[in-house]
Amino acid sequence: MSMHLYGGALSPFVMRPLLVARAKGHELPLESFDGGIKSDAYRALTPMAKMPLLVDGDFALPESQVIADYLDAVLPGPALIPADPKEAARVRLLIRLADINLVPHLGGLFRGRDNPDGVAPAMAGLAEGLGYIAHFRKDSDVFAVGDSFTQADAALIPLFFFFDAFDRGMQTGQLVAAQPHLAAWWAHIKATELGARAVAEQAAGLKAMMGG
Ligand SMILES: N[C@@H](CCC(=O)N[C@@H](CS)C(=O)NCC(=O)O)C(=O)O
Repeated sequence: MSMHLYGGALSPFVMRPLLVARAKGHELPLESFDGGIKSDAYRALTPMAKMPLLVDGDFALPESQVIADYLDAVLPGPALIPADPKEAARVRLLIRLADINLVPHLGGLFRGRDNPDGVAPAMAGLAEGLGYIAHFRKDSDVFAVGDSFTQADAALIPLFFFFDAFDRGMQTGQLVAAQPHLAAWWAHIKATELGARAVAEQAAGLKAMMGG
């Protein structure tokens, strides 16, 4: 396969398309870019100089969700957006709500040690965002949407990892527990093979980042 996915496993944006590839039955090894993501060569492919970056032959594609959609379209395997238009819309909505309402606040947790005053607003923002996501799930949803793995699971799993990872220091587990149906999804999905593997890889990435 001439496809290369650049990035580190801790990044929820990297793990998202990786999960999409795996859910479709493909192993896409994560690669580090020679010279790093701030090198001129990397910037020539993506001037934003962020991970992930997919390179498929001479086609370079940044942005996790765009890569996820591309992989879903080009790789054989189960479609990870439902055929039903309303269910498809719910998948896309959960992803969008997570990107708009969870992602920016996770930064506040990351910066918590340097900026403790930012933790409470981040927690409040995350609680609100989780409430939005919970609102659009149905009682019958076993996966994020419906009864099989979709792109919404691929987007949410690596974000929810951080609620567990930061729990000891910041009690972020209570944010998830406050939404029982989402908490049930999280317990279920992280016990699946795909979920457990992603969590383990992110945990290893976090440990490495913290210097072991
Ligand atoms: N919107 C982008 C976000 C990508 C992003 O922020 N990646 C982070 C890793 S979590 C990154 O590359 N950070 C390195 C930097 O900004 O220097 C996506 O969804 O792919």
